[in-house]
Amino acid sequence: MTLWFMTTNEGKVAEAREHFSHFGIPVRQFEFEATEPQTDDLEIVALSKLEQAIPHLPEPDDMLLVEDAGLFIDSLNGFPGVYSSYALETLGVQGVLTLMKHLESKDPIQDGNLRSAEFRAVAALYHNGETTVAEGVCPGRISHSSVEGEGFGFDPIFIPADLDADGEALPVGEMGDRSTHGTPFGGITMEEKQHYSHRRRALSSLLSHLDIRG
Ligand code: ITT
Repeated sequence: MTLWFMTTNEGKVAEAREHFSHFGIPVRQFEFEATEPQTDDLEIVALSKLEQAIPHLPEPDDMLLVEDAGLFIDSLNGFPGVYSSYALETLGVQGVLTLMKHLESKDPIQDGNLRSAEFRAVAALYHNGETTVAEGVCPGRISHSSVEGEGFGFDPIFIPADLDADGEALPVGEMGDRSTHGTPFGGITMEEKQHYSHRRRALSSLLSHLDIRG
């Protein structure tokens, strides 16, 4: 059984492939040009793209996955949110840092609160006529400068919140059992990112709904 992941983003495919490999599910990229509806709701976007692609599945009993994510920055009223791809193409990560330049404090907790943000992902999976939807969130903050290295998209400027012993995210400023110590996603490995990732959380939740352990 193949899981087709409909996305243009190879970074997303690599992360999904790594996650599903633990459950013996092979992931293949599904290239399909879907029209995105104009809405500020990630779930509506994901479900619309899924519906458009279902008739084009290679085998009727294959699984089809769509996963839509966005970066929501609190001080920018949730911008770029559903416009994340567009913001990345036009402003880039440096443009986002420039927009937030004035949001700075010498107090680390206050600084973290001023620059708080979260990644959200909605994953929708179609299999045998049924669609399952799940969500994943990764709270954190925007760094003051970008790092080069791993990852894609906004990874160079997003620092995830620390996690407690159960893997739950802690409020900004609280030390956790797991921490990147202020390093953005772009400065850690993909395997380490998975512990925090909105995408991994959405996919785990999807698998648990489907009765396959995530
Ligand atoms: P598809 O819609 O074709 O899947 P996309 O790159 O547009 O590809 P999304 O809509 O899910 O994917 O993502 C919106 C933007 O947010 C896009 O620019 C991504 O690079 C970025 N993004 C999503 N998840 C990310 C992550 O885990 N780390 C960094 N940036 C991410």
